[in-house]
Amino acid sequence: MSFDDIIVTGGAGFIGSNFVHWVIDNQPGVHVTVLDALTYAGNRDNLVGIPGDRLTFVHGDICDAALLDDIVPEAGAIVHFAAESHNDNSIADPEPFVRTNVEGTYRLLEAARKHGTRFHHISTDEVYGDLALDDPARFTEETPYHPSSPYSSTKASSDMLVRAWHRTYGVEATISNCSNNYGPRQHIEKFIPRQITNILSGLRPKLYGDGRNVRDWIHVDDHSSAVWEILNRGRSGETYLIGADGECDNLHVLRHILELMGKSPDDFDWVRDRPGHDRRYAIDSSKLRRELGWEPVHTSFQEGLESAIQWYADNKSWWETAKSEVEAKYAQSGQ
Ligand code: NAD
Ligand code: TDX
Repeated sequence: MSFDDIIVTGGAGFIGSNFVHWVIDNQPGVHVTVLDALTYAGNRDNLVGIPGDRLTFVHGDICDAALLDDIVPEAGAIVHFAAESHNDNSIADPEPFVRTNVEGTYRLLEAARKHGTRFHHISTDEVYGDLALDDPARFTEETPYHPSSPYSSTKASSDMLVRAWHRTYGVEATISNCSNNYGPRQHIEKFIPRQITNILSGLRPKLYGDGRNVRDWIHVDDHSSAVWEILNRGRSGETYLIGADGECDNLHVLRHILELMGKSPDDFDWVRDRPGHDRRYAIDSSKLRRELGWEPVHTSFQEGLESAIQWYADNKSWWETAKSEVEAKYAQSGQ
């Protein structure tokens, strides 16, 4: 089944906007309706350059059932990225996470049920909790849910709602759980852009705890191509894990950035650890590769980091106004 008119929730955020650009560039004839509340993490400029006849932008909230009744009947599918997405924010104030991630997903599922709309839910590997550093295991679709943070517990809750709406009401739904994304337009509160923009601003990068926590990095365009395959060819009711075998600990990632930006390897500060900080994430994406033939293409982390650094250097106006506020918030929590 191929969809030529899709709603993308959260399409003005980091991954959502990269997905919209990817669809416009790679899938001729597809029209996208972005539904986005433009929170602190959403930016209308993230969609600049997309031809007007291929994009409709709706400024609104996924919790607004009446608005969903207006726009969902026109669409063949909903691809649901909208979320409160930052762990540290969820520790400081979980409430918006429960509202957007749990209630918002519920509202969208109700709209999909009412209008018979295909639903693809974007989720995270964090729902599985964490792995030990010396554990050879990786997450699979069978790994039990064990979320640690307010953020990941609301994402786990939303996944459960999707599974229930599929099984009980027959909503045509798939879920993908992806590892840590990086690339252009990622908010500067997140690890890689925070360190790059610190260096560009003359500030020292900040590393939490002992720096040995491992994340499994994937370029955002590889996430987009996987989501497209699952949306169009995935089996309804199934979960697919998305990952590109990119495990690396935070200290190595930071030292890589320092090197690429001409700094010495110790030009950073060790700061207070994140409460409940997950130790390691690692994805086994063999189901996606086997069933749908998907493969990542942006497999050089060095090239991906170089182009991310270039993007933040070339687009200072995109992030400079938010920088002092983001850093003031981190300073309050000793990070
Ligand atoms: P982001 O914070 O950059 O963007 C979120 C977008 O959602 C913003 O445009 C925001 O305005 C919008 N939004 C928030 N609340 C809304 C609401 N109530 N109604 C409508 N729009 C709303 O997030 P991101 O990093 O791009 O993550 C996108 C999705 O991918 C999330 O569901 C996240 O859980 C998931 N995910 C992220 C990663 C990652 O590494 N960043 C990895 C795996 C999964
Ligand atoms: O300044 C920092 N220093 C630091 O050491 C920041 C912001 C983070 N860190 C560490 C914490 C993590 O171990 O870097 C790692 C990555 O941190 P984040 O960018 O906050 O990502 P993470 O918490 O791993 O979650 C991300 O991946 C999964 C996304 O934000 C989630 O939305 C996604 O679900």
